[in-house]
Amino acid sequence: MKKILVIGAFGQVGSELVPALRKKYGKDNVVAAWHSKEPDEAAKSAGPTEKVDATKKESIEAVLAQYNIDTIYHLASILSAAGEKNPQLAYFVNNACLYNVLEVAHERRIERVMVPSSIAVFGPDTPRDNTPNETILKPSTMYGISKVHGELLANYYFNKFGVDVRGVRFPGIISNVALPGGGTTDYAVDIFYHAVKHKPYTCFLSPESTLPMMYMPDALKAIIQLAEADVSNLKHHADYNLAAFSFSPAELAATIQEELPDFTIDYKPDFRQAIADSWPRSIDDACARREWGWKPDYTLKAMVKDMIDVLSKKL
Ligand code: AKB
Repeated sequence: MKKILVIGAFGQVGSELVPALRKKYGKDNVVAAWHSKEPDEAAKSAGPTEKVDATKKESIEAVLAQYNIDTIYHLASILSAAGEKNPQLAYFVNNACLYNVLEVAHERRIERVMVPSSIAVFGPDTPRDNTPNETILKPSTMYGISKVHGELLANYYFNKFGVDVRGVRFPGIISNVALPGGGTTDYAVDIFYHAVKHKPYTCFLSPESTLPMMYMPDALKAIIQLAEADVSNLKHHADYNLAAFSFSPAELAATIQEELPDFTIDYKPDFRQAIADSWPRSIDDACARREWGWKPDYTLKAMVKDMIDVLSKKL
C-alpha cells in the first residue's frame, strides 16, 4: 500500500485531493501536512496530520522517516497575484520548497513526486489560442518563473537521478470546498459565492478576459490518473498541458444567469488584468490525452449547475 505525504494539504486543491487519496489508499496512508494554520479537531480525526515547513529540508525528512513515505504530492505555492505583491517571498518559497522536495526524494529514493505546474508558465510571447505543449515559456510573473523553473528541475531530477516527478499545467480551478487564495483566476470561484447569496459581484478582470479553466473533480481525476500512469508511456514529466473549457467573466456570468436570473455583475479591472492578458485563452492538451488518456468530464454548463447546487446547500 502506498504511503503518501501531501504538502500544502489544506489549500484549494489539497482540501479535496487528500480525501480523494484517503478514499483510494486508506485514511492512515495519507499524511496531510500543514504549515501556518493548525487544522481543527475534525480535520485531525480524518487522518494523520503533521506540521511541515517545506522551506527546511529536515522538516520534510522527519515526516518521510516517521511514516515511511514513498509518494509526495507537493502542492504548496504562492500563486500569481499574491506573488506579484511580494515577488521576493514567492521566489524563495516556490523555488526553495520544490528544491527541498526533489532533494529528499532523490536521497530517500521516493517512488513518485507529484508537483502541479500552471498555465502561468506561458507569457505574452506565447501563442494565446490552442497553446501547444511545446512553446515559448517566457512568463511575466514571479509565480510563472518559479513554475518554469520547477518544470526544468523536474526534467533534471528525472534524467540525472531517476526521480519520477510528474505534473500538469493547471488552468484556473473552480471548486466549492476551500477558497483559492492569491490567484488571478480566483474570481471564477468568488463569483459563485456572491451569486448563490443573491449578491451582486464586482469582477477584477474585464468582461472579455477569456482564460482556460477546469472544475475540481476533473483536476483531481487528472492528478490521480497521471500519478498512476505507466512511466513507459510518458514522454513528459511535470509539464503536461491540460484543458477542460475556457470562458470570459461575461460568459460565466451569462451561464450563471441561466440558473439564477437575478444575478448581476460589474467590472473593475485591477493589476490582475495584466497577468490575465499574458496568459493563453485556450490550451492544446493533446500530449496528456495521448500519453495517459486524459479527458475531462465537465462542460462549463455542467460545472455551473453543480457549483450552484453544492453551494446552495452549503451556504
Ligand atoms: C493563479 O491564478 O495564479 C492560479 C493558476 C492559474 O495557476 N490559479
